[in-house]
Amino acid sequence: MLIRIHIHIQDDTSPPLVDIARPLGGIYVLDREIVMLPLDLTIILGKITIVAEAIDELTSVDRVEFFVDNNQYAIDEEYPFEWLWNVTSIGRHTLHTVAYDQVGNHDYAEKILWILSV
Ligand SMILES: [Ca+2]
Repeated sequence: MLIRIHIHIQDDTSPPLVDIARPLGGIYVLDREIVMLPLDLTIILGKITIVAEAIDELTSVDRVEFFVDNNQYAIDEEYPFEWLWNVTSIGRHTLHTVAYDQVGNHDYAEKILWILSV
């Protein structure tokens, strides 16, 4: 008797996709969008909820990490991937998010934010 066992292991070599879904271009005051701006210009007064959209086709998204000016502030391991930033700063900052899939592939998205929060 011949028994054939076929094991197929899908190697996930493709990175997830991540994008910053919030904030978009606009003026946000205390986590509310007051004005949408047609340009990719984002001005934030007070706290803001950052939302990252992340998907992975083969495995799944393990986590999304949130950085401001290359300092890590938060990690979210569950959808929706978001972080409430209680920001106190004035000036131009770079927000970036990194999404990882289950095997460590990753993708990166970044956005310039103008912060007016004291
Ligand atoms: Ca993947």
